[in-house]
Amino acid sequence: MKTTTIKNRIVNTIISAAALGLGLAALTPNGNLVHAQEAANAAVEPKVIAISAKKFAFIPSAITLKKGEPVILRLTSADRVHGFMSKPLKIDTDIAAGKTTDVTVTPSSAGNFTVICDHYCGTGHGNMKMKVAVVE
Ligand SMILES: [Cu+2]
Repeated sequence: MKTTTIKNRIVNTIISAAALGLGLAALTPNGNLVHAQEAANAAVEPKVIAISAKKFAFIPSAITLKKGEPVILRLTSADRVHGFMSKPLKIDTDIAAGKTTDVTVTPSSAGNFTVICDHYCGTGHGNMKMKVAVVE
């Protein structure tokens, strides 16, 4: 009688532990999966920098990027079509008014670069520039 009770207790303990173990096993991979997915999203999703163009400036007039790190430049124009061009940064697009133009840039070298408006937009056009600092 006494032996049976002890055996039952042991069996109950084992069952409880197994149930708990299964519960943890089911929870942990799921939890890890969620965290891994979040980490992957954070790693893959590039940062977005909003840049607005108008006669005769880009706002902001200077940005800082990190070498090798992709960013999305989200370009808009407040008035008319402008250009947005930098040979070393491999950017060459137009910014049409009334729509958003996304350009993904991954700077391959550190340094100071200039983006110019290469779409003639008026008398101040020649000074329409944005500075891009690329840091290591
Ligand atoms: Cu211009």
